[in-house]
Amino acid sequence: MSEIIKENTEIKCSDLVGEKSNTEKKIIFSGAQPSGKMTLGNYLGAIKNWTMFQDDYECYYSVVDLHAITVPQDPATLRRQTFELLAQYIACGIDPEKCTLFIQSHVIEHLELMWVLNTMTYMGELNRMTQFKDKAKKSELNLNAGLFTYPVLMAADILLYQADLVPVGEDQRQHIELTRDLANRFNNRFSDTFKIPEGFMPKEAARVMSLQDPSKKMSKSDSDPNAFILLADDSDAIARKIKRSVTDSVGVVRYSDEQAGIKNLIDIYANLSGKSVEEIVSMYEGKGYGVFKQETAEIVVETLRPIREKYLYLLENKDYLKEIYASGAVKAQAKARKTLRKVYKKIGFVARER
Ligand code: AQP
Repeated sequence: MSEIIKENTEIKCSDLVGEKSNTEKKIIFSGAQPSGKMTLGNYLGAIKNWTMFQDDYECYYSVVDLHAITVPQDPATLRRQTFELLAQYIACGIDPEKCTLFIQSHVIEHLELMWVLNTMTYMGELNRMTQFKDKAKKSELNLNAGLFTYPVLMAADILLYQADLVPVGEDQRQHIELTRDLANRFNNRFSDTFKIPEGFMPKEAARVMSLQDPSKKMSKSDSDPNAFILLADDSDAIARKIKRSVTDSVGVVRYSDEQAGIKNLIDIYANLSGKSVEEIVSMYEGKGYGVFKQETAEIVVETLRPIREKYLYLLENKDYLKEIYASGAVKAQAKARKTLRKVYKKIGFVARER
């Protein structure tokens, strides 16, 4: 399956677009959950890549609040985090003039298509999803059906927009594969309806790991705040978290699975500096972890500083954010309804009288 995933960050948008000038623009869909503040993992694995498509693609980027409630959320916090995430998208460089930015629950078609796809998804397929297994472990007392069918909602998100490409982190690979399977299943059972999307994953930092336990990914909902770096963290917090990050007793900066903490920091450094892993390893030959950590922190701080400043400014401008998501929902809904009308017709639903 791996050949379907375009994993090369070197790839140029113009290569992907192909004959754009003579045909319609290709389509991108992606989203993130307002389940916390955005982490460096979300940024490097996903959002940073979203910006590179916005000139050449028709981009739909959503704050996926329907996904967020698959684990319990405090209502006031969820509302606040939805605004914060939207502000962070824009602060990260996503241009609302070029992209359609919207809140998932404002486009009801996501749930309608999800239901149809639910009826075509096998329990065995969902049982195999590692994200479900991981999250189920964390919330054994509240194993709800939404957590189980989360990947079907994600498939609906993508297929509604007839997306060609879905820029996501490595952790979403399995969900993209399921989306392709469902699209093919529907197309084969009825007739060609959905475009078959491809995942787009960056080579470095496709999976940024926890700073406290480098065997698991960095997650915004981690109960230990030292495990993640937030885009909203100030310089001191970033430096402190990187300084405290878990490493090993080897004491040599090397890119090796046996030194997972250092490997993770090298990946972050490489992604943000544009330097290769080999260059970084040779730069720190004979130097200890202290200096490596300090310089990694400096790069992270300098990258995140302008994002944080813009984010704080946008948060003060709620009316502006409201305008963005209101017009985004209108555009997204027009596109989504078109696909859903086709789907309803093909499965045999009687068309609505208007
Ligand atoms: N650690 C990560 N490394 C690389 N990419 C990551 N992504 C998330 N974590 C990493 C990518 O970020 C995008 C948005 O993710 P999401 O908010 O939809 O949900 P998630 O993958 O479940 O992210 P979190 O931070 O782990 O959220 P919680 O803690 O709520 O579950 C996706 O493209 C994802 O691949």
